[in-house]
Amino acid sequence: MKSSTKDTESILTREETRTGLGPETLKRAILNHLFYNQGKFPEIATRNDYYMAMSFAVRDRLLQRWVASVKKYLNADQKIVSYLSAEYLLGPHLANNLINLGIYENMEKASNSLGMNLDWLIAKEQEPGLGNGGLGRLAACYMDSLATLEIPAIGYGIRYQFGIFEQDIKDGWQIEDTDNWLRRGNPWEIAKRELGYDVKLGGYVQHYTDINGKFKANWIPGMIVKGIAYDTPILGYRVNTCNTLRLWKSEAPKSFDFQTFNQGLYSGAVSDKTVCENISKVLYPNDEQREGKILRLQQQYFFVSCSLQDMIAIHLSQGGKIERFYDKFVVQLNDTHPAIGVAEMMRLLVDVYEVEWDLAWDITKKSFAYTNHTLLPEALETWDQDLFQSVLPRHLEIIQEINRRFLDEVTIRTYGDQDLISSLSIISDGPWKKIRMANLACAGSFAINGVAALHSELLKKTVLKDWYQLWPEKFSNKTNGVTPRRWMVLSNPKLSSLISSKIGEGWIKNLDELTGLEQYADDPSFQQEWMVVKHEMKKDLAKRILQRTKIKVDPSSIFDVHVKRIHEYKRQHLNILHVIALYNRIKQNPDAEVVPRTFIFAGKAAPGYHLAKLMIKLITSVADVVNQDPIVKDRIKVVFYPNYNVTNAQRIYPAADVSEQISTAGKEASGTGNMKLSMNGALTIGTLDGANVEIRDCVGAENFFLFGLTEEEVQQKKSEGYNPFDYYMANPELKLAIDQINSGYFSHMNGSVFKDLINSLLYHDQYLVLADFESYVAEQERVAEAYKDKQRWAKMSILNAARMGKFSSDRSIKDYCDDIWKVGPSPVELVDFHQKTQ
Ligand code: F55
Repeated sequence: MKSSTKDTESILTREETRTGLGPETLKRAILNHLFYNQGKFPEIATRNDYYMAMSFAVRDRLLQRWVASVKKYLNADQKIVSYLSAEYLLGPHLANNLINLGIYENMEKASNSLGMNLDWLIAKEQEPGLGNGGLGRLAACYMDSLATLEIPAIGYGIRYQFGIFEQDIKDGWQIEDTDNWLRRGNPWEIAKRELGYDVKLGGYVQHYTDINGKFKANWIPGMIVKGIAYDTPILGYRVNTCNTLRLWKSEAPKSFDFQTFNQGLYSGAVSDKTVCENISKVLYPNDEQREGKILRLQQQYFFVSCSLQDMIAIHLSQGGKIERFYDKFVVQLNDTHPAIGVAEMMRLLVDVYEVEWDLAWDITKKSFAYTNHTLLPEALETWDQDLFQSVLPRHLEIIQEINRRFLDEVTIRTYGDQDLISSLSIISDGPWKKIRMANLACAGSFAINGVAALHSELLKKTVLKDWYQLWPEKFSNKTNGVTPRRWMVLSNPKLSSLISSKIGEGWIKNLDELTGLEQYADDPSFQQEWMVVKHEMKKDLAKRILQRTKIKVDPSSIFDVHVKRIHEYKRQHLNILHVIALYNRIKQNPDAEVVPRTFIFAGKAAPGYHLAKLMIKLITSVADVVNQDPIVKDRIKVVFYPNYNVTNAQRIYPAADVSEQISTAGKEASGTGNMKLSMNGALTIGTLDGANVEIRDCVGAENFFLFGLTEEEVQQKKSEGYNPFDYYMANPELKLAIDQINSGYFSHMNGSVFKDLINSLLYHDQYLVLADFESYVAEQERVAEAYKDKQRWAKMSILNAARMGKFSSDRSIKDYCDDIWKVGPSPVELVDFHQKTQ
C-alpha cells in the first residue's frame, strides 16, 4: 500500500530530525554513535572513537541519498555507466563527504562543542590506497564527477585487504611496509553479505552435444571462489545523487550450487579458505610494468566476473532481456586490466544464457568501451597462453573462437594482408603464444580512447595503428581531468575562499568560471592576497617537512615540486642533475646570485624496479650533501617527502610554486598531477608531453616554461643513433655532475652505489635525459629570473589557475557521456525511503 502524502511528510520530518545537517543534530548523532556503536562515552573515547562516530554520522546522511539514487536507477528506464577498474585511489572520505554534503562548517561547530578539533579527526582516517597512481586516481576523480553530474553509475573493483605499500626512507633507501588500512575498521563501506557470486578458476572443459544436437561446453573448475560485495556510497557535490562503488572481496564459498557444477570432479573445487582469500588480498604495486603472475590474472578475472554477473542480475531483475543488456549498461574498461570482461561476457551469454554466438558477439561489442593509458611497450598486457589456460581454460577456447572469426573478417577486409592479420591477432603467433589483452579490448569494444590529445594521436600512429586503419570510427580522445572538489576546495580552502570572494562559488561545479579571475590578474592587491595564501600554504608544508624529514626549509624560497611515481621516463634524475649543477655553481662561485629554492620530491618506486629505487637513493644522497654544506648557506635545499599518497598530495599541491612535468616527450600518456598543480597556482616547467601540451595551450605559452625535444625530435634522434656519451662529453656541467655521482661524492666516496644508474644514462639513456639536460637547465634559469619579479610571478600564477577550466573531470565525464556512453543526467529527489516499491 502506498502511504499517504501526510505520512510521507511526517516520515521525512522524522528522518530530517534524525539525520539533519545542523550543528546540534550532528553533535547528538556523534554522541549516539559513540555510545551505541562503540559503547563509549566522552570521558573514555579516543580520537579514533570520535573519528568513527563522526564518520558513521556522516554516512547516515549519505544513506538517504544513496537509497534514493539506487531506487531510481532500479526503477527508471535509465542506462547506467559501469566503470570497471582494478584500482581506485580514493583518498580519505570524511572531509570530502563533509564538503559535498555542505556541512563542513556545521561539523566544525559540532566537534568544537565536543571539545574536539575537526582537523585532528580528519587526520585519523587511514586512506584507502587501492591504486598505484594516475590511473587509479583518475577512476576516483571520475566517480566524483559522475555523481556530481547526476549520472547513474556504478564503479566496480577489488576490495584489496592491503593497498599500495607505505613507503619509509631508511639510510636514504625506500623501505616498503604493508598498508593495513582496514585494521581499525572502515566506516564508509557497507558489506552486502547476501550479495555474492561464485567465480570458477582453473580445471578443464568438457564438450558434449545436448539432446537438441547443440554443441555445448561444460567448464569443470579446479576451484571456486565467492565474491562478496562491499559498497561505498559516492556522493556528488551538493546534489542528491549518491552512486555506488562496489568492491569485491574474495572468500571461500561455504556451499555452492551443485546444479551448476555437478558434472564430476567437484570435490576439490571448494577450496581452501586461504587460497580463496588470497585473491583480493593485495594490490600489485607496479605501475607501467606488468607482472605476468597467475594471481594477477585471477584478480582481474575475479572482479570482472563478479561485476558482469551483477550487472546481468540487475538487468534481468528489472525485466530486461539479456539481448538488450547494452540498453541498461555501458561498460568502460579502465585500461586492459578488466579486458578479460570481453571473453567473460561471451562465456556468460553463450554458455550460461545460451545466446547464439553471432548475437552474443554483437551484444558484447555494443556494451564495452576501452580506455588506453599508456604507450610504453613494457606495460602492454599479454599472458602466456599456457598460464592463461591453467586459470581460464574455457576463456582460452572462447578467445580462440573470437580470434578465428575476427581474423576471417580482417582477411576479407584487407584482402589477406598477412602483416595486418598478425598484428591484429588476439593471440600472437610463434612458439610461445600470448594472449594480447589490448587486442581483445579493441576487438570487443565499440569505442577506444586515449587520455590526452597527443596520446590519442600517437595511439593511432603507433601501438593501435592497424586498428585505426580498419576502424577509424571507434577512435576518439578524452583528455583527463581532475575533480576541483578534492583538489581545490578540500585541499586548498584558503585559495578557494579567495577565489569565491571574487567570482562566487559557481566555479566549483563549472570550472570554466575561473576565467572570471583573469580580470584581477593585474590587480596588485589581488596579487598580494593570492601570494599571501600561497605563502601560508608553504609555511604549513614547511612545518610538515620539518616534522617528517628534520629538514628545515624556507617558505620564501621557490617550492619546486616533483611528485609522482618514480620512473625513468618521468626523469626525476634529470631534475637531480640540475640540482647538482646548481650546487656546483655555488661551490665554484659562492657569492653568485642564486634565487633560493627548495626542491621537493615525493613518489613511490615499484619494489622490484631497481633503477627507480636507485633514483630515490640518489635524491636523498644529494640532499644529504647539499643541505649540510655551509657554502650553500641554505640557498638550495633538497627534500624527499616520504610516502606520497592522496593525503600528502593534498598538502603538497597548494604549496607548490613550480610544477615539474619533465617526462620524455611521447612517454607520459596524460598526467593529472600537472593539472592539480596548475589549478593551485603552480607554474609548470615541462616538455611537450601528454596533457602538458593542452595545459600550455590554455594557460598561454608566456605562462609556461617549455623545454626539451618534441616527440618527433625524440624519434628522429633515436633513428639517427642517439649517443648519450656525446652529450656527456660536450657539456662540462653535465660531465661534472655525472663524474661526481660516479666518484662517490654523494655516497661517502663509494662510487659503486650508483653505477647501474650511471651506466644506464651514459650508454643507453632510452629516455634522453642527457639530450634534454642543457635545455632544461636553461629554462630553469628563466624560472628563477621570473620568480624575482613578484608581480609578474603572481600574475602568471593567477592566470594558470584562471585558465584551467578544461581540466575539470566534470568536462572529461561530459565528453564520455556525450560521445561514448550516450547517457545523460538523472537527478535524484529525496523520497520517503521507507515506502515500498509497488
Ligand atoms: C597500473 C598497473 C599496471 Cl599493470 C599498469 C599501469 C598502471 C598504472 O598505474 N598506470 C597509470 O597510472 N597510468 C597513468 O594513467 C594516468 C591516467 O590516465 C595518466 O595520466 C598517466 O599519464 C599514465 O601514466
